[in-house]
Amino acid sequence: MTRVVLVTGATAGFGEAIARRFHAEGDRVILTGRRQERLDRLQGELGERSCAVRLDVRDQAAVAAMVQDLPERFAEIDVLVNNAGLALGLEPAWKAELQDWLTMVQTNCVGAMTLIRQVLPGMVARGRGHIVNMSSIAATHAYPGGNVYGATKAFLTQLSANLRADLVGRAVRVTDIEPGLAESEFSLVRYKGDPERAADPYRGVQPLTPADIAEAVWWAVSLPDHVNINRIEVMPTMQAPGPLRVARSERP
Ligand code: NDP
Ligand code: 8X3
Repeated sequence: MTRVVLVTGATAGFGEAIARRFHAEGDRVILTGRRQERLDRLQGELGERSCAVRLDVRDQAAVAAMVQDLPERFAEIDVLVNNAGLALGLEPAWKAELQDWLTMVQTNCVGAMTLIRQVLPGMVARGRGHIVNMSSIAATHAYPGGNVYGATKAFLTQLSANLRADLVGRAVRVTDIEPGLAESEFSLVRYKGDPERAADPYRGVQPLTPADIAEAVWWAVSLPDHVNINRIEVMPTMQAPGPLRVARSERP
């Protein structure tokens, strides 16, 4: 059975790979993001089974209008991939920009919430659907500078679990994906366009790729309807949780 799959943040990285993965399997994909030229290019490449809508997930009215105005062939959304998101900065909390924190909360939390609130009623009414939330290992593994970014991802992880509690017994599934280090434009965004600093996290490491994450999403969604994958935590083999840090004094 082919599905309608709405992917937020389909203009780069994971979202683009996820859209391509589902499209390659014959599904219809709704591509969203803020960069129009990227949307046009991807939609031009994928063709008929795709539709592109320029969307900033922070704009609640625009999210509602998009869901309302989808062309008929795309109107019944089977899979919502809440992927759009970002980290801004890696400063300790006392030096971080408040505006960066607000942007992360508005995008990663409010954006995903808004999409869910608009799309979920249709899924419940139709008795089918799957929500995939793109969290992060930062939801559970604290690291210096992760402060509000990690907190936004913990919000998504807990929201996913609580949605499952509301949806128990209904044929609407919810999956939380928690990737580790993966190469995309993520780092360039976090370091505000500084290519040197953006390359740093990937130096000497084989990171995950957007295709790896797309495969995990595809797998969770393609399982039979009675199977709900609650959470997937995925890291490259070159990454693992570290020991707890201890700050020692100079005492002999
Ligand atoms: P990219 O920067 O490559 O892609 C981010 C996508 O989000 C882009 O398509 C961007 O599109 C979109 N986006 C950002 N802000 C908005 C907004 N306000 N409205 C709509 N779309 C928006 O990063 P990744 O692909 O790596 O990240 C995807 C998700 O995965 C994020 O939620 C990130 O937190 C998470 N993640 C990433 C990891 C990594 O190591 N890369 C690891 C764990 C989780 P546009 O700019 O066109 O709007
Ligand atoms: C992105 C992965 O480790 O930079 O969510 O927070 S990490």
